[in-house]
Amino acid sequence: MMIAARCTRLGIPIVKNLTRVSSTSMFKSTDLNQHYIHSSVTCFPKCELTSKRYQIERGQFSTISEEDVNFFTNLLGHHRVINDETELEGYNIDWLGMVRGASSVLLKPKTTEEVSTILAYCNKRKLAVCPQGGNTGLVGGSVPVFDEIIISTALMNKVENVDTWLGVVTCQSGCVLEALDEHVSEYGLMIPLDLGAKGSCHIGGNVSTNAGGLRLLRYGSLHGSVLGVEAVLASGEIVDCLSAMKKDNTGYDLKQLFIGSEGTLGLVTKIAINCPPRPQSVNLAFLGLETFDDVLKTYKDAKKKLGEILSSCEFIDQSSIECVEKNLKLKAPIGAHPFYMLIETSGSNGIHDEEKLNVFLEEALGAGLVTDGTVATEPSRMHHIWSIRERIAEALINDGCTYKLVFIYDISLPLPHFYKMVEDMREHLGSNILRCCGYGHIGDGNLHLNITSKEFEKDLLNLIEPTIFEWTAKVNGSISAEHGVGFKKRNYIHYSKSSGAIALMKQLKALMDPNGILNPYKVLPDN
Ligand code: FAD
Ligand code: 2HG
Ligand code: ZN
Repeated sequence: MMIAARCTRLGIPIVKNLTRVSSTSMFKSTDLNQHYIHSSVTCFPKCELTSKRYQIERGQFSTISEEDVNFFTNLLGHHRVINDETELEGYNIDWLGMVRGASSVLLKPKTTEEVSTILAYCNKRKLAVCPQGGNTGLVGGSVPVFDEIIISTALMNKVENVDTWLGVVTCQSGCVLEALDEHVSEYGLMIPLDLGAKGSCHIGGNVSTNAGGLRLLRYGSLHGSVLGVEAVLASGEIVDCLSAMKKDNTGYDLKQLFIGSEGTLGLVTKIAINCPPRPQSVNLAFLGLETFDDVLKTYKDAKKKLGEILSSCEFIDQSSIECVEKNLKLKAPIGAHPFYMLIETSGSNGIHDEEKLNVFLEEALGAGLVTDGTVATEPSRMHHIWSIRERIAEALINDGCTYKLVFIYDISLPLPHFYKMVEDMREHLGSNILRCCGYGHIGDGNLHLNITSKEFEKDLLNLIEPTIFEWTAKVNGSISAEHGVGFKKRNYIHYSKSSGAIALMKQLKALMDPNGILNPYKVLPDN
């Protein structure tokens, strides 16, 4: 009876989120400052260069010359052309510390026109470029493989307009997700996307990866939420599809090409995104369960009984929780269980939502599906519980002794196969690894299967890949649910896409970027 008891005990104040709704939809241009929550990238020991580790051959691109640097400096000024080796280190290595490029120049444009001039010049000179947002990507797409020029959106952080009637924000692509969400909260709105990297990732990076995150279950994918995109093609041509209307059926929906294409078809400069009203009441349950079958049944019940107020349904296994407790010293609010779930409700009427959640929990407890749990409604407790979930990736990179090494797999699976994959991989890898754990967005059928190891061993990688992708393909899953293909998965894309589809992707790439300067060695397989 623990849940029931706790629910009653926690019959405490309902969270009242900020709802300062502006009565106008005045044009407002605001700079959003960057927040950095993930400083751990700077602690990584330098990993091998990607070109060496993965034995990659450099494409037929020009090498940057002094004249090129002068061109960029004349355009942007000294402060926005970074060529100091030490300063470049963090931009050359990914968040996981797994891939490292050797770019000698990073550019920081502020406007679409500057991006256009840069790309037109690079295209003419056949200089390869790597677009970079917050550099939180997990598939090696955000850093150069060789010496590609990094084009950072860090200074493209202006909010252009908040339409409070339709609930749409239009902004530059370098706005940090969390800062953008805080900004629209002043109008009683929210960004329909939330993820652990929110303090660092850029909305342009989110759009370019079609990021999923913690509330896709409720608000859907960015293919639906993004209403307009402005992007610059490799030629420097600006493609303006920046409609901020909810409905726009005029011709082909070209913006979709930039959503999820990971900087290989164009550099996204501006975005218009649908913003739902910020919920007035939020409740978060953290539950302990004994079997995976109970997890599935609880999820099904949550959908049925919580209906329209269900805003997140996440799953965590015991090994992932142990990792967070051990490496981040964050304590789970309940004792040890084989499985855990986070179930969040967001609605407009606290009493109604709480009642609904309590009935659902009491029934789950009564049926023996859930054996322990706690419900939080105060922001600080909810924040603590969400931190446990959001910081699993960070805990995992701290799992090793000297090297921080985690092999991350982000897979879509039919739910009956969901946890079997973790069990099979654990058995397959035996004592070659430190940990094999599973968690993720169960409400979206999205498993994060992570494997930690003491060091990067090619043999271990060969033991994992392609087995894991074969396993996924056999049950008709996807080898990349939400992180994208980037550098790491490009040669495995055929496990989830037909040869016809890959051929059409290559044709599109050739049409939109004939010299192949935009993020080479990413997304599309080697020939
Ligand atoms: P970057 O990492 O800088 O770039 C990602 C890709 O997009 C690269 O290929 C890059 O070239 C391209 N790109 C970036 N900006 C542009 C642009 N303006 N135009 C064109 N191409 C561009 N992902 C999820 O989907 N769901 C999660 O829940 C989630 N949680 C995470 C939690 C943590 C702790 C971390 C570290 C990562 C997580 N991620 C998650 C992965 C990552 O945060 C997302 O992929 C995010 O969308 C990347 O945004 P970014 O600005 O950091 O992009
Ligand atoms: C998350 O949901 C991210 O926390 C990271 O997508 C996933 O560590 C991972 O595999
Ligand atoms: Zn995720």
